[in-house]
Amino acid sequence: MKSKYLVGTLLCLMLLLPISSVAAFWHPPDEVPEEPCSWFGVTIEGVGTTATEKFNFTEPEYHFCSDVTVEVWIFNVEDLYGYDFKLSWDTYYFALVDWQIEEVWEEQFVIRPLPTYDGSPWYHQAVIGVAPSPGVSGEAIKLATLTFHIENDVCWVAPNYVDGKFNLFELEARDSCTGLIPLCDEKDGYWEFWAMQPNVYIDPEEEINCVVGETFTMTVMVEDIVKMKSIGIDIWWYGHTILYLDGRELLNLEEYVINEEVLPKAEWDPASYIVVTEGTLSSHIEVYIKMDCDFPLINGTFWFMELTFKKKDPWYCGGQPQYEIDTETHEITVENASTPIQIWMGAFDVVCNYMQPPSVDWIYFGDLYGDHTGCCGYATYKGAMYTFDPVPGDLTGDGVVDLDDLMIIAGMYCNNFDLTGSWPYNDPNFWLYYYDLNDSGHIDISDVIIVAKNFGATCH
Ligand SMILES: [Ca+2]
Ligand SMILES: [Ca+2]
Ligand SMILES: [Ca+2]
Repeated sequence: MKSKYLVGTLLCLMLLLPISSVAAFWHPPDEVPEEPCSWFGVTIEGVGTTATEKFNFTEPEYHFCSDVTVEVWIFNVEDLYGYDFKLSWDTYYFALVDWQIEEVWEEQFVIRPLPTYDGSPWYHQAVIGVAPSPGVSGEAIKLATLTFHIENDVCWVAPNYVDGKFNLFELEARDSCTGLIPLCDEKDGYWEFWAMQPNVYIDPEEEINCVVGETFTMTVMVEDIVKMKSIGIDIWWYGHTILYLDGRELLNLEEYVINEEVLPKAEWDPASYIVVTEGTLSSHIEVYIKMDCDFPLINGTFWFMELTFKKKDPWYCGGQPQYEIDTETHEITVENASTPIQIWMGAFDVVCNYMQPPSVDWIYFGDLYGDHTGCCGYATYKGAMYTFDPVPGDLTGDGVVDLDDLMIIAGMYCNNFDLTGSWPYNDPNFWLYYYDLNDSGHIDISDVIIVAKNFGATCH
């Protein structure tokens, strides 16, 4: 019973398949919807559409200035000897740049378009056969191939798509006896134009190192932005508890560079070019860049800002992180310290003329705004992470365990310190606490062994 039922279901599904493929795009000349008489139709990029199955222009494949091919066809026609059609479109998004009148008859005469076609907001084509060419019959006859440039992109703000159609109107077809060929349908070319969601990220995602004092550079990237007029971003780094306890930090911002090729200073109001505020601990950079004029707006993918950080010692005064010794495996591990380099908040403004009324709109991103998955007007983003991962036994922070480190710990051999009481400790040796690597309360041969056992070790 069960298997019979299954076979029946499969048969039903197989029967449904051709039906659903008719509902989807159709591809002349091989695939043409059946109609009881003659009809005109439009294809976009080679496919026919319906009001429910629209052609999707999607960024970045279709973008400012890319080409779109639109064809006009007549279907299921007998003894065609002349035709006339007009086609209109959304001139905000598409500009007609070229057209080709197809040869339907060996001898034909073009009435429209005139050679002095002036780029009016619709295209008008009227062509007749000329003797000795006979009337033409066929299932699918191409009449014109039109090339459009995409004139405008769609911004990623709600709504994040626009739609429209290449609209056929004032259609006429005549046979060789001048009789009107009845038309039972016209299929316009329906389209939707989808915006791409911009993305902001810091590259590389991760920096791990074990040397204090060196610098490294991270790049703030902007990906897939359309019609950008300004950008603001606020980046923070923190995250190690020691930072909060003692005002110590892992990173200091040494330098920032703005991409002036993409954001040319000369075309910006110098006064509003860059505003940078740095916290006293250098744990924060805020940059806001704004164009005073409306154009040029910025499209595409580019690096926005380079940040050069200096790695600092997160442990006070050359102090040492916590060590752990596994008594079974005899492995010595050392605490590391890390901080996110966090995109706290940011926004682009983009100029979206299709908005009613035309307006500048904000696209937000950053941790401050929480989860906006799938929401419009919100860019995806990703920050980075920095980890200081010291080499066990490296007391100088230079990434190598060598004689210097051994001399330091050996020099403290047999020193004791008193951590009782409260800050400031009376014992002038209290700072030795940081070199009590195994937390035993005094510096003895065990601590020296920790360094000696790692002698020669370097950054992984
Ligand atoms: Ca129409
Ligand atoms: Ca060292
Ligand atoms: Ca010790």
